Amino acid sequence: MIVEEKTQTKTSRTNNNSVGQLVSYQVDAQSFSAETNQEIIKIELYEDGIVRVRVSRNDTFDPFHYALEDSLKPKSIDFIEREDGIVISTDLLEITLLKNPFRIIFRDEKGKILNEDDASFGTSWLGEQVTTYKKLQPNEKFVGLGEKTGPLNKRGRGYQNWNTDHFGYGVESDPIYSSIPFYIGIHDQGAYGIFFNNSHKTHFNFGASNNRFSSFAADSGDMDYFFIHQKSVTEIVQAYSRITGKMTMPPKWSLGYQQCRYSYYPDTEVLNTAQTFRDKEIPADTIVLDIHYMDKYKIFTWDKERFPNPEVMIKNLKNMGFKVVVMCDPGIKNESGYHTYEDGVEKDVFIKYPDGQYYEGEVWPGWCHFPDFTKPEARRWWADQLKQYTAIGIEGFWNDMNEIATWGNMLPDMIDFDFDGEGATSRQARNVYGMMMAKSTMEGAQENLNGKRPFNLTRSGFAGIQKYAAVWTGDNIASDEHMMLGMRMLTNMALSGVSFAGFDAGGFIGNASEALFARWVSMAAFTPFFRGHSNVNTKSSEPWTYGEHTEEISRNYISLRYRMMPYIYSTFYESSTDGTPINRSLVLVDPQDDVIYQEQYENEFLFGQSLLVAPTPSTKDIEKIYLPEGTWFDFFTDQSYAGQSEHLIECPTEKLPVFAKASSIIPIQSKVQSNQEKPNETLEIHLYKGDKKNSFIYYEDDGESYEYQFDQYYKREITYSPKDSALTFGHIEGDYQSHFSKVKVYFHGFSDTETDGFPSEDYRFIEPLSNFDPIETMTKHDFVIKDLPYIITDLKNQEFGINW
Ligand code: NBV
Repeated sequence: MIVEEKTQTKTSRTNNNSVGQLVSYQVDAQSFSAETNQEIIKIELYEDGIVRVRVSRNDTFDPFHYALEDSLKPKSIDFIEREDGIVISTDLLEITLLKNPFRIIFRDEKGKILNEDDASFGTSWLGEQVTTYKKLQPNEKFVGLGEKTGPLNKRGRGYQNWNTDHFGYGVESDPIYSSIPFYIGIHDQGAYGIFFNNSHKTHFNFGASNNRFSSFAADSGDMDYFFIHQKSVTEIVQAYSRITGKMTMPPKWSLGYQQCRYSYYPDTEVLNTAQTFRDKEIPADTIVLDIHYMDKYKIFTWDKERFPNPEVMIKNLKNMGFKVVVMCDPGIKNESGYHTYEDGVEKDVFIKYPDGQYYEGEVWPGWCHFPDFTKPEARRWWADQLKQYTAIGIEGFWNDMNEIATWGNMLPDMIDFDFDGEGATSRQARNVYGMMMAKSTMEGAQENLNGKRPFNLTRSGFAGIQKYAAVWTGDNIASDEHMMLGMRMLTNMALSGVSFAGFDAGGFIGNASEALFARWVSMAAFTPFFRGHSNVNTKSSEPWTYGEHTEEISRNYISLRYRMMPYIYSTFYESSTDGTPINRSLVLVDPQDDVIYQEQYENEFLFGQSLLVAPTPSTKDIEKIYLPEGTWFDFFTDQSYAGQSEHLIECPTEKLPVFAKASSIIPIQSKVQSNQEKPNETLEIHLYKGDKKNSFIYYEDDGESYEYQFDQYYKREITYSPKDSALTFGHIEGDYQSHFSKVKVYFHGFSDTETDGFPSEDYRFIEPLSNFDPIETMTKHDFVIKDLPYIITDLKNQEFGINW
C-alpha cells in the first residue's frame, strides 16, 4: 500500500540521522516490509517469541550471514492496523510498529513493555555507522554478550566486538578474543534477548555515560537484530540457540581432564607426563601439544629431533588411555619448499590485498600468509591438510591465534575476503574469521575421522561458534581476581549460546600459589571444558607441580569430575538438544532476585541442574554465600541450608563450597582414570530430599561416534515425586545398551525411618586427605555428617520391574 511517494533526501555524514516516517508499507504472508525516504525495513516472525528487525540504507538487505541456522524460516504474520501504527500479536509478544517516525515497542502477551525504541533516536545513522537506541527500563540489568570481562550485570558499561588477541587481558579489558553480539535485558517488567546479527565492529552501550538508553551499533552494514521473548531466561537462551545453532555431542574423552603446557617436548616428556598421571592415580584423558611440536612453528610439520616418530608416540599414549590435541595456527610460513605454503599458493587459498598481492603478517613462524576460511575452496584445502594429523591418530585440534593475531595486532582493514562468494573486507570478515577456521577444522576432521567425533577448541569465535568448537578464554593470569573473572566469563558465554567453554586452570601467565592452584583446579572440575595450561617460562600446570597437598586436592576434585561423568555427560546432551547452558548463572534460576547481581554473589552458578558452585578466592577459608530459593545440601557433608538467604560457609582450600539442590537426582559412577576406562557396573543415583517434583534425563551413548544420531543411545527419565514418596525410572529410549547393569540409590537428607530397611554404608564424594580430612574437620566445626547410602536393589533382577 503506497502511503506517500518516496522522495530522496541527502544523508548527512555528521549529524545523527534517525529513521523517519514510513512512506509505504506492505504486509505479505511472511513479513512486514516498509520504506522511508532513505531506508528499507523488514520485520519477520520466526516463532511466536522471535522477531527479526532489519533496516537498511541499501536497495536490498545484506543477503548473507554466517551466524544463522539454515533451517530458520519466517512464519506468517497477523496484524492489526491502528491510527498510529501496526500491531503484530503472538502468544508471547505484542509488537507495535509506529509509523511516524518509525519506532518499535515490544510488549509481552499481557501488554507489559519489555523493550522500546528511544522515541527520538530509534534506529539512526551517523555516517555509515548504524545504531538502535532503546529506552532504559526501570531497574534494567544486562547480562550475556559472550566472552566479556567486567561484572555479571553490565549496566553502566560499554563494550566493543572486535576479535583481538589480548595477552594477559585485565579484568576490565575489552575487546578480547571472541564476539557474540547477543545480550539479555532483565527489568521489573520481564526479560528479553537481543541478537545483533552484524559481523562488523559492533558497539554496545548498556546505559554507559548516560541514563537514557541502551544501544547497539555497527560500523557498517544493516541494522539486523533478533528480538527474543520467552517465558524464562533459560528459554531465551534456548531460543537464541535455535537461531545460531547448538553443539553436537563432543567425544566423551574431551570432557575429562586435559593437560596442556606451552609446550611439552620432546616426546619422552610427553610420555612421562602421561605416565605420571597414571602412576599418581590422577585421572586424565588428554595431553595437548602446543607450538613446539612443529618444525619452526610451521603447521603440518613435526620437529624431527623432538618428535622423531609422532605416530608411535601417539600410539603409546593411546595405550595409556590418552588422546592428543594439537595446536593449529592459521599463519602459514611464506617459505619456498614448505609444502603447505606452496600448495596453498597453487590452490589460491590465501587472503589478499585489494591489488591481488598476498597479505603477509608476522607471527610465530615468521612472515606468513593466512588461509581465507571464508572461501569454500580454502576450507576444502584445510580439510585435506588435516589428514596429515588424522592419519597418525590425532583426534583433537586447537585453533589458536585466529583473531587473526599477528605481531602488531593490526590486520589492515582493506584485506579482501571471499565471504562465500559475497566478497567482504576485514571490516566485515575479521570477527567471523576465527569461527570459520574452527568450522573448517571441525568439518575437515569429521570428514577425515570417518564417523568418530573430533574435539575442536578455538580461541576466537562469533555467534554460532558453539556448532563448531569449544571455546577457551585465552591468556588469563594466575591471580584470584582472574580466576573469579574467569568463572563469570564462562557463565556469560553460556548465556550467549556457548556451553562448552573453559579457561586455563591455574592461570596461563605467571605462577599461582599452592592454594590458588588447588582452588582453581577444584573449581575447574565444575566447568564444561577442563584443562590445565601455562605459559612458557612459568611453572607447569600439572597437578603435582605445587606440592603434595595441592596434588592431593587436585586428585580429589579431578577424580570427582570423573565420578560425576554420567551427570556431566547427560547435561552435555541436554545442551546439545535444546541449548540449555551447562554452567548456569543464577540469572537462569531467578533473574528477578536482585541479590544475585551483587558483587559478592555474581560468580555463583549451577553446574547442570543440581549443583550450585560458589567460586571462592584462594585467600578465603570462610565465605559469605547466597543460596537461591529452596533447600540446599552441602555436597560433601549433607548439611542442609535454607535458600533465599546468605550463609557464612567454611571453605578451606580442601573444600570448595558446592551444594546440591533439594529434590536433585544426580547420577554418579565409580572412579576411573580416564573416560576410556569403564567404570564398574553400578550406576549410583544420589537423591536429595525435597518437596518439589523433579526429574532428570539420564543419557548415555558410545561417547565417540555419531551413531547416537541414529538411535544408538540409552535415555531414560528418572523422576522423584515427594508427594508419592516415589522414585520412578521411566522407560528406556534408544537402541544402545547401557554400560551399567545395576543401580544403587543413595538418599541424602532423609530420616532413618524414611529409608528404613535399607542397609547403610559410608559414603564420600571426595577422599580424606593425608594430613587433612575436610569432612572430619567440618564435623569438628559442627557440621553434621549424614552419609546415608542405601541400596534399593539390584535392578537387573527386576525386583521393582525396572530394567536398567
Ligand atoms: O601457542 C602458544 C600460546 C598458547 O599456549 C596460548 O594458550 C594461546 O592463547 N599462544 C596463545 C600463542 C602466544 C602466547 C604468548
